[in-house]
Amino acid sequence: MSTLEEHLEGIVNIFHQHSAHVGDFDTLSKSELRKLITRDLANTIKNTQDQATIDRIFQDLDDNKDGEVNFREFLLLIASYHCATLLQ
Ligand SMILES: [Ca+2]
Ligand SMILES: [Ca+2]
Repeated sequence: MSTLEEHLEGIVNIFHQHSAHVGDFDTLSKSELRKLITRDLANTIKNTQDQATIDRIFQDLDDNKDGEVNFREFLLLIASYHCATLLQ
């Protein structure tokens, strides 16, 4: 496997570690998203204790407005927040 593929597999694994607890196995509820951000994106996204921040991020990510964040929607979070940090 290439390095990129290994990293992508790592992202998928972390997503599933958090998505499997509440409701749909393959999507993140708001509480699951909050835990993922708090544990695994603490250096990228600040103010994770602030409910308004979590609400805003969740609404931004939930592109199809079904109340859950799927993997495609989650990748937008990784790309937009992490790249914004890297490119500063
Ligand atoms: Ca879930
Ligand atoms: Ca959604």
